[in-house]
Amino acid sequence: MLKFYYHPTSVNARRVWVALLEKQIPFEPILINLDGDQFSEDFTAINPLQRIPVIVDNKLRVVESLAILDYLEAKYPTPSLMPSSADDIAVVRMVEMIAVNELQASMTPLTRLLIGLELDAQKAEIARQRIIAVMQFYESLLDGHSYFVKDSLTLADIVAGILVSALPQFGFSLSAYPSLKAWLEGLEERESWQQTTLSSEMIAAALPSIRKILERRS
Ligand SMILES: N[C@@H](CCC(=O)N[C@@H](CS)C(=O)NCC(=O)O)C(=O)O
Repeated sequence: MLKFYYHPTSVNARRVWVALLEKQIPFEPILINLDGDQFSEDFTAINPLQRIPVIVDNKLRVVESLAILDYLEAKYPTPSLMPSSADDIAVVRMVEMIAVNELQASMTPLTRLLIGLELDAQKAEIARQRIIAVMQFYESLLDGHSYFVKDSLTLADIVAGILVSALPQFGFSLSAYPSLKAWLEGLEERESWQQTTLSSEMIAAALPSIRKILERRS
């Protein structure tokens, strides 16, 4: 059975987790506590980069969440989370890459402020402006639709939705973005979303290890 190395607080792992559930792929979840399990000899042998998520499927090991999503789509095509027309593929990949390269990249420094670490005021302001630019762009792409592409769930919704759902915790309100707000509410109704949503107690319990990771990276 496919092995899924994850932790419920990891947004990178959650996108894979939601895809596994949406595709109803049987999997064995293997919890990697991010307060040190990632550096163990056993896990380093599986991922020398010491990060989650990782999947191992029929002896194939895949690291990097977006690569894993592409593998799952190719290997388990039904139900499909990737459209087939050139235009739609472009939208899905664009939304995914903006989520990771712009949104997540700007949320990471702001996480420092949430957990009481220092962040240069100018860097914080640049990050906030980038996040607002992404929210505006997503709002225009959604334009009142339930999903980014043709009213059916794709990897774009999963990758962007997991990050956008965390924005209120960073002080961003969705009230000025009616399409984004309605889209997120629709995602939150899905079983895969509800099964992978963190309770505030779990977030609080994870704060010390998140703090250690951010301190190490700065
Ligand atoms: N680009 C990678 C990022 C993976 C990543 O940074 N994972 C974090 C958890 S969200 C991790 O394992 N951190 C452990 C550490 O930095 O020690 C992906 O998308 O899979």
